[in-house]
Amino acid sequence: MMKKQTRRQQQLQMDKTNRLPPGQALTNRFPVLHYGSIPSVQLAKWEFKVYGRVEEEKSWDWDTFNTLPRTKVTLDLHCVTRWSKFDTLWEGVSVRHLIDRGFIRPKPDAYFVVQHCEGGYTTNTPIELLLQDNFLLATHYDGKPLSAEHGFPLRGLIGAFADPDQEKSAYLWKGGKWLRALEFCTEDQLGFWEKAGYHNEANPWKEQRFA
Ligand SMILES: Nc1nc2c(c(=O)[nH]1)N[C@H]1C(S)=C(S)[C@@H](COP(=O)(O)O)O[C@H]1N2
Ligand SMILES: [Mo]
Repeated sequence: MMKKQTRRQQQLQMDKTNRLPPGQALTNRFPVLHYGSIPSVQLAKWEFKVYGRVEEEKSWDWDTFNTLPRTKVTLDLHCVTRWSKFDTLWEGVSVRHLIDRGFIRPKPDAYFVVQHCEGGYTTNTPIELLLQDNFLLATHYDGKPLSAEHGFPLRGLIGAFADPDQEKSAYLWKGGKWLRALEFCTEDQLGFWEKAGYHNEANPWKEQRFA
């Protein structure tokens, strides 16, 4: 039987295979981080809106949201507070799939997207980041519905693939927990942490923590 690796050994392994961004440490826990309190969301009243620079605004209730095409993805998470968690399994809806299948039709001048959350948290990204396979509108983590503290019932989630060259990545704050809307915009609008001095691009491989 193989001896279980210590956290330190696991971290060295991730470093050797170029999966540990600079200044990060491996954790096997799943820390909870957010500003403010955890909202208790009632699914019967929940709705998800898509608005701004789109051909047609959308408002989906929970049942409708669950009829959208679904996908699974395994990602490494990198938090600006210096923890990284590897090989996490997520399930939910890909924004690119929604656009490819006409559920969302961005106007040609939709260059940016703001994620709007319960309680007013926002975060912004270029539209390209949301179209990548490492961004998900996630409903499930590790085969189970999201817990309240990790964003039930829906969160934006950005992670990194095991191959760091595969897609551009971002620190975890670029995914809004308790997500309620996507706003497509022509101009970039800084979100909650971005206004507070966090880096607008937030690429963990470039250690873009603060502006
Ligand atoms: N709605 C909301 N989403 C949020 C935040 C928040 O304060 N409110 N914090 C962000 C930050 S700073 C981080 S690091 C991640 C943490 O996600 P986790 O608690 O699932 O680890 O959520 C992000 N999404
Ligand atoms: Mo964070």
